[in-house]
Amino acid sequence: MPTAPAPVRTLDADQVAELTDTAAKLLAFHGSATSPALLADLPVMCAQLGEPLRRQLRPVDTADGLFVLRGLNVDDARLGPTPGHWSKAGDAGALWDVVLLLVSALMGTPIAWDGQQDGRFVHNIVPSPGHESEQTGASSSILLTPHTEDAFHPGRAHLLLLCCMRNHDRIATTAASVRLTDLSEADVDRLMQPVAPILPDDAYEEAQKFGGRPAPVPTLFDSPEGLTMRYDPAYTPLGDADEAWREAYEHLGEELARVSVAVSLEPGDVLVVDNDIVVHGRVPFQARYDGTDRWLKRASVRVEDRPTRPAAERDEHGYGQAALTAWAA
Ligand SMILES: O=C(O)CCC(=O)C(=O)O
Ligand SMILES: [Fe+2]
Repeated sequence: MPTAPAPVRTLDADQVAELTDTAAKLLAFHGSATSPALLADLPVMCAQLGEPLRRQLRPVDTADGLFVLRGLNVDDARLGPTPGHWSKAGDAGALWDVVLLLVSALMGTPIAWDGQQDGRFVHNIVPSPGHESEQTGASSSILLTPHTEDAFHPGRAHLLLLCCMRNHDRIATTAASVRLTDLSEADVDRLMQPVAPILPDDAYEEAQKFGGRPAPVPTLFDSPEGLTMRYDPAYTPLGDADEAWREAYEHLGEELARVSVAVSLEPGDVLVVDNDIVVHGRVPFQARYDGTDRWLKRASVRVEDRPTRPAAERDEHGYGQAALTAWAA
């Protein structure tokens, strides 16, 4: 896998202090990172942040479709043990939940899912016993196949943020941009046709509620700025697709593997990926299960009015930007 470095945006000491002090104030005032009143305060607090910081925290704006925000300092000794399961996280690392919420709210509207991690806006991604070989964030021993986050859902995030708390074994997140792939016109045309559906992933408690099979969706979409993608092979049944379409889908997978970069996040790093351009995954690793495991915090952000998706999807889910949004999966 090529190791072209991901673009980095570095916060200076003043910007770090501004962001973390604001997060600490919010947390002290509201008492918990999951407080609805804290969520409601985010836009007001964001409006008070200085222009240099706001500029650093603008959404992704390059063809790589990602960047790493660097400069935040996570004190490993003060962090406490890595939770053994997302449901045991409680207020662990709560300051970083609020930092991530502020960053998210500067870029767009943070979203949450009723059926995922108890509706929390910031998820804890930790390896968990019994989930080693699932295609979810809680796995470890298998390759987490490159995917669009929440690919099955038309209301999925435009941006995905992964903030690293701990990663002693330097386990890499993978990321591949559709804009860097080289596909034949015929393959692109095929993949723009809605041929196969994408099923809800196993991270949704009530995935079975969907009942019946969702409608087929296009894998690629030609937006004004270039190709965008909705791709999750682990949850895409190819049974109904013809041979030529399956081959095109395979070519896309090969091309994504060719252009994929491996980003080994360090504590305090925030990986920001454009979920319409980049698929992400993770290399396999051996979980420790001793309180020192790899630990990421994850936030999902909507940036409305982007022409990066087929009109059908945008119309179907014309959510407003004013309010923080919690959706049923
Ligand atoms: O663990 C990682 O690096 C990424 C996991 C993932 O796909 C996610 O959190 O959405
Ligand atoms: Fe993911």
